[in-house]
Amino acid sequence: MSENKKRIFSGVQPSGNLTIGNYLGAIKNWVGLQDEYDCMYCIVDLHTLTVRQDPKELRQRSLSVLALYMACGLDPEKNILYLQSHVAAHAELAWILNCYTYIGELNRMTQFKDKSQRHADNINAGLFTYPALMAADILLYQTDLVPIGQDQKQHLEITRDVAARFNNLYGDVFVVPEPYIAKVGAKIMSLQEPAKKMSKSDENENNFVTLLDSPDVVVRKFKKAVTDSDREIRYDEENKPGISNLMSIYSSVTGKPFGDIEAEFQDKSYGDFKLAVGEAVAETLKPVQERYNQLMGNKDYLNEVLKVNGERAARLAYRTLNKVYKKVGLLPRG
Ligand code: ATP
Ligand code: LTN
Repeated sequence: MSENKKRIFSGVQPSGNLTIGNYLGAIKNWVGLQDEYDCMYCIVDLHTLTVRQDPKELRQRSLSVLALYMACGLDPEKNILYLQSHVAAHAELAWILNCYTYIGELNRMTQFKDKSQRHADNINAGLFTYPALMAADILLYQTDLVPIGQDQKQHLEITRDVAARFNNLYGDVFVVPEPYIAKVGAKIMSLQEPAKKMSKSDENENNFVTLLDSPDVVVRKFKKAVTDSDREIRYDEENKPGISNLMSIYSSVTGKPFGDIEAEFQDKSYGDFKLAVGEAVAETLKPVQERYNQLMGNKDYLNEVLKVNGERAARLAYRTLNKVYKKVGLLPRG
């Protein structure tokens, strides 16, 4: 890690198998940024506890997400790939930032509103203060840029507000981070309900495609995807959300602009198009799945990556945390 490169931080929750939404909206961009920036890519396991998890599955998924990060092309030597819970500074700074985040700000968060509806029997305090932990993740590492999907923009804004508020009180403690949101793929929608975001924790498996779905399953899910009543393959988010979503996915995996896709499928049916999208996605996932299977065959190696990278992250994190503790008036640990 050199001192003059800018810092990137981002993370995914190990709350289910990663979807092509997570990949196209976030991880694919991370891969492209790893040479130019000092990158930290975290598996944010503490965040997943805001929704009830099966402990055994969570343990398995945390390792699986690491393997997927690497299978998608993230190099653990070049980037710091680690688990949030392995660096206690995240929880420690989150507590402090909780005391600098207003209830009124948290009340506006759409993710909180969505998740409270989906989990009405468990609207816990952690779900509400989720953005303070996310702000801690980012601010601990003096992050310049945060590559995320569209749905996380609001959380990044609150992070910026809290950082600026803290800096105003105590001097320049935190870098105020900028979001990095891709032009195509930043909001992949559900295949069955294209008005809502594709989400790995959706109860209906036909709504999402995971990075580990077999080619047959991928093609089947795309064949079933909801479209609309006319027959034109044309980008129109408002009137043709299903087709537009499929076009975004196709464009993102093939690199073809929308105009070229419209021309390619001018005389073709929705069925032809859906098959082409399914096959293109399956093709993209093939090498990822091969690497994933190899990596999952060597858990000792994955655990070693977590250990080494967790230590690297902790060293950086405590530099910021010590500064924060001092600023707010906590005695140094000696
Ligand atoms: P959950 O279902 O548990 O809420 P999720 O699938 O929504 O999870 P997160 O772990 O919250 O995913 O998000 C990880 C990253 O992937 C974030 O940067 C987020 O913006 C991005 N992302 C998630 N879903 C999509 C999507 N449908 N399209 C584009 N980007 C997405
Ligand atoms: N809230 C994010 C996951 C997340 C994150 C972060 C993303 C937690 N901490 C820090 C970027 C930077 C989500 O995708 N739901």
